[in-house]
Amino acid sequence: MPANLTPEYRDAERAFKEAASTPEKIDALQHMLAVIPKHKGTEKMQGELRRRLAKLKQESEHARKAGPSRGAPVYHLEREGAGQVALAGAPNTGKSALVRRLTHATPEVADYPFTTRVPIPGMMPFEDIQIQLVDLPPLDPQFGELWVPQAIRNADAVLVVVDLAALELLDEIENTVALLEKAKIALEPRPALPCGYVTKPALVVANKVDLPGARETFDAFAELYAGRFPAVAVSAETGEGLEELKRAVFGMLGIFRIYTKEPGKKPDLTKPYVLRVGATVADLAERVHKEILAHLKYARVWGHGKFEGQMVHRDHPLADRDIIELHT
Ligand SMILES: Nc1nc2c(ncn2[C@@H]2O[C@H](COP(=O)(O)OP(=O)(O)OP(=O)(O)O)[C@@H](O)[C@H]2O)c(=O)[nH]1
Ligand SMILES: [Mg+2]
Repeated sequence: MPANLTPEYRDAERAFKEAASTPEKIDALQHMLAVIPKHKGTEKMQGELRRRLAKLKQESEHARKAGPSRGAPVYHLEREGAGQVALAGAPNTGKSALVRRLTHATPEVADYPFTTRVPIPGMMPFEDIQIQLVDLPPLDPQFGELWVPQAIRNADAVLVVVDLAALELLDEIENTVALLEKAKIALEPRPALPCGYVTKPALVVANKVDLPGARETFDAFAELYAGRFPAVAVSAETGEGLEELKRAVFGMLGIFRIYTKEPGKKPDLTKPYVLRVGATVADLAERVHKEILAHLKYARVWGHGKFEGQMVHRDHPLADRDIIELHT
């Protein structure tokens, strides 16, 4: 149903966009609510305006209580598992739905924007390891929470979540990239940037592929962004593409798993050591115990492309799923 917004409403909206302070924004929103035509076609918009108003009032109340010296909230996210991956993206793209589906966390999912207000971590099992996903409030040029880029900065990798059914899909992704770059976060692969930038491995997660026409949109999108960002098409609703997503997340963290064994015994395949790609036998020995590193003579390796029990030195590079016997 068309909203049939009046010029009076448009003026109020403009005043809101130009408002520089929270009290001005609250005044402008109240005016927008007062003059918005009240009919079925604007019900959703009215709901959204009320939500924004409530949020601004709450923020101004917090700021009043905290006094002038206190700034935006700072959330400390305890790192857990083999890596921390932040979900970034425009409102309503399905970040929370993905975290709900992939972990045991239960962030709220709703069909209106700005549902998520605080970071919600959850552990995603991938084969025999756990990777921490962090659901975050949306990135938005106007209403984004100021602390969100910092939370993304602290993560090991970023999932840029986009909604394949969104009319302005390309604007959404470019807005997200621009907001991150404003916070000096560059997404890989990216040519060298001036100093002060951090670079994060990134993957575009094109969500809602279950919706009509979404697959075609994804194909066109993937072609357009080839070489700029890797992308996977998924559905938090049906589970499509999630196995591929998990594997890609593992890949982007640049980590691998090593199992250890004692001479004459079977390897312990239940709990791998997680190391960074490029790690050597010496790095593993140090992880197991500093004493072992100090007395390390050689190791034996069982794994891909090696003959069983091959003897190797401390600088031998390891690979995912190698089994290692350390000899001191
Ligand atoms: N059809 C379909 N709908 C989805 C999918 N994922 C999420 N949704 C719907 O999209 C809406 C938004 O989902 P959320 O997970 O709350 O989105 P969000 O990105 O966390 O939103 P904010 O917290 O506001 O940034 C909800 O109505 C979900 O049910 C999907 O894969 N397919
Ligand atoms: Mg959310």
